[in-house]
Amino acid sequence: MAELTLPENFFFGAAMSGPQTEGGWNVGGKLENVWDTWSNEDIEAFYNRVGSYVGNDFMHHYKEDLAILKGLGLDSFRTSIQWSRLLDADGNVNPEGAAWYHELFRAAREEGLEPFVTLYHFDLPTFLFRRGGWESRETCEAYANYVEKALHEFGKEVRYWFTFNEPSVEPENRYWHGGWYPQHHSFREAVVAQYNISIAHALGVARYRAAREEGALRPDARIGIVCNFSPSYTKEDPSEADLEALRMNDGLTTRWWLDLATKGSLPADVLETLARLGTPVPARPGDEEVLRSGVVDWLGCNYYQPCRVQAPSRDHDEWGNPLFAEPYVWPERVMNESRGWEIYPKGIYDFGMKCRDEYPDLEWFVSENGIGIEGEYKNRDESGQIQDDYRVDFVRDHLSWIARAIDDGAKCRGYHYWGLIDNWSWANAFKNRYGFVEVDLMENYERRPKKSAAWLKEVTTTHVVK
Ligand code: BGP
Repeated sequence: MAELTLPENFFFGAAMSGPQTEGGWNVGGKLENVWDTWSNEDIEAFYNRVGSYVGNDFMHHYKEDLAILKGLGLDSFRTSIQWSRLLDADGNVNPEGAAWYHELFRAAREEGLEPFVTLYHFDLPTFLFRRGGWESRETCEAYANYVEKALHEFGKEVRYWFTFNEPSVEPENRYWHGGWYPQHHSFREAVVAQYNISIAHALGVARYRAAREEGALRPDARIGIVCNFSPSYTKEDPSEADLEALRMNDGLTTRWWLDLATKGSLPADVLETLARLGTPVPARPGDEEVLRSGVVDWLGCNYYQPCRVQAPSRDHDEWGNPLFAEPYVWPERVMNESRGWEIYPKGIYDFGMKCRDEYPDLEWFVSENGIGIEGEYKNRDESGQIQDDYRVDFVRDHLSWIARAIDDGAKCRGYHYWGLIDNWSWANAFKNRYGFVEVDLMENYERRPKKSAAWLKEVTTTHVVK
């Protein structure tokens, strides 16, 4: 691919989250969240028995890490506030928790880095989970209170706010496919959770607009949502049933959030299909009005892999859930075998074109993209540095397609690499390493640049992708 250039006013940054980096899971009055509880109840569920406790020890390394980001030519980073650290069980601000985030945002400003803040990254406080979690409307109200408290606490320090990270993933992984605590396998529960998270998002945006009216925020503040928009594809020669599977899959994972974020409504055809499958959303009178508040200023697109589906060969899965699609294995696919994810850089271009054509006013940025590799420590040279040329190839290919998308009219405003400094990844813990910078778990979480770091700096400082 030829050399391409990214715009000058294009954010180059790093993405991370509070629960995957901070550590200090039980210090300073922090409550347990679902990850802490799962770690305490069943440590065997985590790769190498590494639970949520320490993250990558960011609470002790944050100054060093911010300096690393700056040194690599980045201008911004996204992390999340942990609800369980900021608020107590009565929904009031925990001063010690607040103090840590004030200190983090202060240090970021001092380093000249723009903080992007996600308000929720899969980390429900456990006491709310026990009261019904995302199956309960009370959690939506509790979330709205949390958002209001966070905005009033940090509104003068933070410009870019995001209500949720990947709001489809928790319904899927916690309630439907059952990989995450408490490992349920209920499509009905997943639909209820996704709907309630949508309501919570809209309530959160309404609180944001109210805080803005009250003058509690920076005048240049913006609100968004970060979603995993994995573009959906089906067979090259699809049947009607394949196209139907594609419509429903795309509808539930992508159109659902794009419609909510740009129109303040949910796609009617998807709601109808859900009702027909016997899993209607738990809509209440007045909800349409609530959802109308869900329109945001821009959004983040997390892109790792495409989603390929075909018509299901049966009506129900092994747990009795209705099936509307099954995975389709594209014969030409290239895999990251470590993570089990397809590598398809053109997917981000296709997403950009979809937005350009169907949501023309929408501004967005790539809020996560990255490659996680198992056993990287085996790739050291004589000096001990990890040689990760595959990471350069991966990011270069994605940035190239982003540059092309921008040339073709996509309103893409930036790129944040996921896991720039190796961090803890949910049940996979430290199995797949994403970083341009290694974290040595055996050496007090020492940070060391991998070979790819020099390449990254070249790109972030020149904006030329080569
Ligand atoms: C995204 C999440 C991140 C991060 C990333 C990598 O879905 O927003 O939190 O974990 O995926 O995935 P994993 O950690 O599962 O390898």
